[in-house]
Amino acid sequence: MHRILASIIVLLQFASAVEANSCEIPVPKGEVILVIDGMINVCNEGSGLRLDREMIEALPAREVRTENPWEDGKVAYQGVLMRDLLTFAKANGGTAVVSALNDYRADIPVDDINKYDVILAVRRGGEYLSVRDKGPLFVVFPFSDVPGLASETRYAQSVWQVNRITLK
Ligand SMILES: Nc1nc2c(c(=O)[nH]1)N[C@H]1C(S)=C(S)[C@@H](COP(=O)(O)O)O[C@H]1N2
Ligand SMILES: [Mo]
Repeated sequence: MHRILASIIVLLQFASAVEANSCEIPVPKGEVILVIDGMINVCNEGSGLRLDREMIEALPAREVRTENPWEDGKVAYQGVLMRDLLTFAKANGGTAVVSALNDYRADIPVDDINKYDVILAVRRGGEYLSVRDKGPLFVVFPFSDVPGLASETRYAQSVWQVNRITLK
């Protein structure tokens, strides 16, 4: 009986060691502002990838200067390419479900994320986006760079106050 118990304990320890080893991304030091989960192949805490602002901004910086229905004239947004985030998360799946603090969510086809230079903006005009100003994270399509990109579908995919991306 004791031997069976001992084997079970060894097995459980092995299983948790394997689980810990598969999480190669460091845990965030700052406040978690984004969770990427679903069909991804990296983790740092639990099954999802939890990211603070510093970890997001460690990816290559990218700026989109664009008009949109919510601002007058062109505005410069700074952040990271959505496809770089998905690559970082070793994402699979065809759809990114982007959710917001207010429980709004929109599906963005991964093909579109690869096709267009759509960013997850962290800053607007160099300043961090506050929750009041569509922050902490805002999906920004390059409307002014790509003729015909502006449409009701894209506006609905322009999720602000983003806090989760789930790959399906
Ligand atoms: N966080 C969040 N993002 C959002 C929404 C929302 O309600 N919450 N509405 C979406 C939709 S359906 C559209 S058309 C655009 C424009 O929303 P507005 O009509 O409130 O300006 O923002 C999109 N992004
Ligand atoms: Mo909409």
